[in-house]
Amino acid sequence: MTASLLPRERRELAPGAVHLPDWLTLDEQRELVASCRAWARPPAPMRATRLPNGGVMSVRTVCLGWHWEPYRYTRWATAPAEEGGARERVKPFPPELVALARRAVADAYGDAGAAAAYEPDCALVNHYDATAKMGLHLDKEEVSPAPVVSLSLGDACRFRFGNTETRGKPYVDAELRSGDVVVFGGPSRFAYHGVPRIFPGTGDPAIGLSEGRLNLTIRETGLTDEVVDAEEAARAARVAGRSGRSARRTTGEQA
Ligand SMILES: O=C(O)CCC(=O)C(=O)O
Repeated sequence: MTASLLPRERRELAPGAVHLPDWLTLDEQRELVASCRAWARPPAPMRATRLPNGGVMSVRTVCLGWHWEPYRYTRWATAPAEEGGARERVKPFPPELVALARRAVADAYGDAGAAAAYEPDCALVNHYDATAKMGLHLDKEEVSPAPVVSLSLGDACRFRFGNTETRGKPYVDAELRSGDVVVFGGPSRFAYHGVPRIFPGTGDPAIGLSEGRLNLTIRETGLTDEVVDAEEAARAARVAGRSGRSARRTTGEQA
């Protein structure tokens, strides 16, 4: 197919959202796939995230640095009840991803200062099988407005990048292939985005991934353990207060 041999152009999907095709070398892709395989192992392994409405995401995710669960960050993943329900400490955020993400910010924006100031501390590593999707959503649990760096490996996908107001139009679609990076920051940092479709069988097995797509979204959360621990303590107190009130209601006791 001649079209795939032509160099693909850098594209601004929206102000501050830049797609750089073929950004990773084959060796870098191979190394990242091997790292993802190691990160996917227990403890706090790659799992499908359960949503508060009882649904389960079709994408499987392992987190680094901070563990994301709907809709907050913690340092702990909780195994599902059928796996014992244990709390498992999230794996550390690897320094090699700091360097890679800074390089992506520098290349996307041509701004060495912004790249040097970027302090990513979290990555979500997502695995998509042939039918997995991710609906349009915002990455909004981070308190830092610094950009998100998103790397693609394996099968190509349709990536939808929208606006900051609604899940609907206007949005643009881009095909992300193995080795591509998207950086979204500035006015697009809190824009809706998602993956409506995977194109199975389009990846290159030479990177060590025979099927599916891996995506790493690297973020600067701006969170500290003190703030998150205080929020967790407040949440626990609210839950304890609620269960105390409902116990009193059940026994007819006065508050
Ligand atoms: O897989 C992708 O390209 C996007 C992933 C994503 O939006 C996320 O992890 O929040």
